[in-house]
Amino acid sequence: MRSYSVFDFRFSIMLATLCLCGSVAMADTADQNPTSDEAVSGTWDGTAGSRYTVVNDHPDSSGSSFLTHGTTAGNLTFGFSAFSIPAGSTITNVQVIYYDQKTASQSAAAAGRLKVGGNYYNASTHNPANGTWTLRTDTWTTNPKSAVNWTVDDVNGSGSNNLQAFGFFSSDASPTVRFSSVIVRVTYTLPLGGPKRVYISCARIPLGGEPEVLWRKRL
Ligand SMILES: [Ca+2]
Repeated sequence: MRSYSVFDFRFSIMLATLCLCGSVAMADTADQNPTSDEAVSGTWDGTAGSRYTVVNDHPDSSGSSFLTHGTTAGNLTFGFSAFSIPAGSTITNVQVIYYDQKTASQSAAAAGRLKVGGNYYNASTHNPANGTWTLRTDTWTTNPKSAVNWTVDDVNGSGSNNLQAFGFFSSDASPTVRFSSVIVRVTYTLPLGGPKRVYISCARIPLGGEPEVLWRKRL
């Protein structure tokens, strides 16, 4: 008769943990880079119509290529490839994520910007750091046009409250403000009973303790 060791017992628990992880609905994200120039105002360097090519390399945390904006303040928005968030998902938020800095000590004011259903919406401005590339995240937890939660149709680009463009806004671009990269991100949760993300996990299970996930990868 075979005797079972503590290792056998712990290994079986690990397999059970793996199965549980594979069936849990978890928040997920989808990102898009800019793929075209959508609208512009104020002064910007770069080439009109292809400024998106300077900031489509997120995360450009060292400013290997950047746009300089000012001293006339304005905005710059970009088109992107449509999202395809699965039907029935719950949308947590839409974010504009970018790196910026200013070029002198005086205050400036910059923010992310969305185009939704034909209208433009700016996030609250911040005073960029002087000479230091800084990651910025501006979040819209509700659709600024409909004033209610984002829907899958909204973020996938259909209907009258559709997400159409994203980019930068400034109300004070003196001293000039630099932007090195930008993405638009949708955070969402897949519907219960719908498609599942499948994960493989490695967990450590202390005797008498709770499993601790050491490593996880989405398949
Ligand atoms: Ca860049």
